[in-house]
Amino acid sequence: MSLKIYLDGKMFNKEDAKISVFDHGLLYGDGVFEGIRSYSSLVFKLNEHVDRLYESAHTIMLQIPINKKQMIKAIIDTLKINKLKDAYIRVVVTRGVGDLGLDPRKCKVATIIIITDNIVLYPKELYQKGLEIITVPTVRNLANAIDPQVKSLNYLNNIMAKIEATNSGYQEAIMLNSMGLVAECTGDNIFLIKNKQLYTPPQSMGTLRGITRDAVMEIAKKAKIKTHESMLTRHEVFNADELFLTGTAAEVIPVVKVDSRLIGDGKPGKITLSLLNEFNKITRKDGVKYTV
Ligand code: PXG
Repeated sequence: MSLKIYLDGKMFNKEDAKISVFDHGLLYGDGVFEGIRSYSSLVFKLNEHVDRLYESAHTIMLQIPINKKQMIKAIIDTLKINKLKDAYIRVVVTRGVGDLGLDPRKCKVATIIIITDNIVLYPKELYQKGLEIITVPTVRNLANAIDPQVKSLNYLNNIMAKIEATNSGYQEAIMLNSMGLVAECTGDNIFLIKNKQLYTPPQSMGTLRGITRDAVMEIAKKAKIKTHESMLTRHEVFNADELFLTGTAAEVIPVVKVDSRLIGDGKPGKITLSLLNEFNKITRKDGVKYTV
């Protein structure tokens, strides 16, 4: 059976799910998106993702033609029709069809796309061995240009950084902000552990308020680990006891080397592994339930 895609209220076979070449999502990257996951028929942090989607849309003055409740139903319906228990969910809302000019007022109605697919997991050994990453020249977008809080379809800032990382043989990169302070990675947030305390940059550093980031901070607080949102330099990253990244796709992944500097003893840290373990527990326990 072909994968079914939700497009503007109807389900289409993957081959037939098509949008206009005049859609401003394509012409200008004008639109917003979310990446969500479900585990064992539980959608993790669904309300939080939908809230963030509508906040992104609000900032770019994009009217989503359905309300949050309808959006949640559409997401669940798409999972159900595809009989997916463990899935990666991509929700995309574009400005819709307009003319060749920039003016979004010409786009009468937003296009809604929901893709649910099997999740492609990172190799297990990455979690056991830990990632090696680098910092890259491309600076994270300024909040007063394109705010990193807006998950817009214009992801070239992150893609440039990703290209720089892969050109050098690395899978992920640390992006700095215009002050040279640590912001985040191309599709993940960054955390460090120093003296058994947890540190991550605040939103003001050009850091997306990741939903996995929030979940991990909550886990840490429950485990009585002191948690700080603070400015971080590369020096602090290099001299961390432990380092890890968080994101919907990567979950919690240890980092063992940055710019050729070994982090701690070069092995995934103990606290990192305990946070990862707890994260794996809550993703299979908490969430919006559906039946396939
Ligand atoms: N920072 C950025 C810039 C992101 O795009 C995160 C952090 C983590 O946020 P969440 O809410 O997921 O914990 C993201 C996540 C992918 C992929 O396939 C991930 C993201 C966007 C596009 C693709 O890895 N966003």
